[in-house]
Amino acid sequence: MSRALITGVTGQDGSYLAELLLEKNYEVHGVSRTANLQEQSRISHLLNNSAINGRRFFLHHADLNDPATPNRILTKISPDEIYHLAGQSHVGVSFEKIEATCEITAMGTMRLLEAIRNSGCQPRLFHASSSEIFGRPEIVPQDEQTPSRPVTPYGCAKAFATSMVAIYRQTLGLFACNGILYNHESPRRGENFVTRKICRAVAAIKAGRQAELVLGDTSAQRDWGNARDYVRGMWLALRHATPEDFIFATGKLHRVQDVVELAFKAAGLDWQKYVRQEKQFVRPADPRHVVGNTAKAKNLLGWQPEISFEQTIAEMVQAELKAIAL
Ligand code: NDP
Ligand code: GDR
Repeated sequence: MSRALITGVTGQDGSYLAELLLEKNYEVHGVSRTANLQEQSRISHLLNNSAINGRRFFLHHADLNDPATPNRILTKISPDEIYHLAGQSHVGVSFEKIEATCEITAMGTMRLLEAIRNSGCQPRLFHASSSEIFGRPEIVPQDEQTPSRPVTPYGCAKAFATSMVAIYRQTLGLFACNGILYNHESPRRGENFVTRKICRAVAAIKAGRQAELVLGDTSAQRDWGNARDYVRGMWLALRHATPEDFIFATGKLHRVQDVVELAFKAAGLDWQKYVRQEKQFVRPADPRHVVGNTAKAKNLLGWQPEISFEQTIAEMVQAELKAIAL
């Protein structure tokens, strides 16, 4: 039985990845800062399953900003595979919390790499990099060779971490991969990301609990996929014989406005009656033309996205309608 360590296990991706690895018969260890049950809601079904929790699934409380944490967890768990997903993942928040974002996302990754290097064990490492590293790219669509040109503090912190992963791989011999992940969504998406915000508002408006939805720039475009497809990509990246970077994306751009129209339509509502824009939600800078070329992941890993943008938004709206009816 392989032993995996997931940092950020309470997040959207961490929770789906834990499920996938348990299905594949791994022993899964997750790291979380919080002991708050509310903040562990995405993995509560695993924690409440006595056949799994404490037998094949183990939750460890640790803050990756504490410099002693990486060494301690590596010594304690001695994992075969590490999926490093922990981070301050909201791009808008990164403009307000620049130092905190860099501390966990950039320095936290560097500390983990250094701990692996000094540990004496040789786990395979997957790092959750981001399309935000490309910012305003010269090449469309982007591939693994496209240079970083971040325009946000979050993107800059991820670009640092991504370069460090490549340096530890190329010059220090670690089996370390960057998955350059484009936006991916699900009913477990954080509530302050735009797709979830829209789908939650649609359900609340339908139930008569909310009057309007206030958004920032609805012309902004993203390459949106589904989280379950992307965690499968993470697992496949560590199955490959050599450590490589991979783009995980859909290759298609949609506007925030497209999410609005699909989500309101799915609930039988006319979006024009409820949606308005306000400057407070417009970012100081936002990437443009960020869309991924997944030829390498397709050729080397046999990976391609299976769940469409339309299916994902429909699933998210249905989940919100169900949750509000409970
Ligand atoms: P979430 O925000 O849902 O999860 C991030 C996790 O990081 C949380 O569970 C949080 O756990 C944990 N975390 C934050 N700070 C610390 C810390 N100091 N110590 C330990 N854990 C910490 O993000 P996603 O699941 O959506 O994304 C996973 C990763 O992939 C992130 O790094 C994100 O930046 C990256 N990414 C995501 C994309 C997406 O579209 N979803 C696209 C590209 C990259 P807790 O608060 O419980 O401690
Ligand atoms: P993003 O996702 O910044 O791409 O980062 P988010 O859903 O926050 O924004 C997508 C786009 O929608 C615009 N937008 C709004 N965004 C939010 N959150 N709230 C609003 O009200 C709103 N109105 C318009 C944004 O300006 C943006 O253009 C996500 C995260 O998961 C990162 O961790 C990850 O690295 C990148 O995707 C790839």
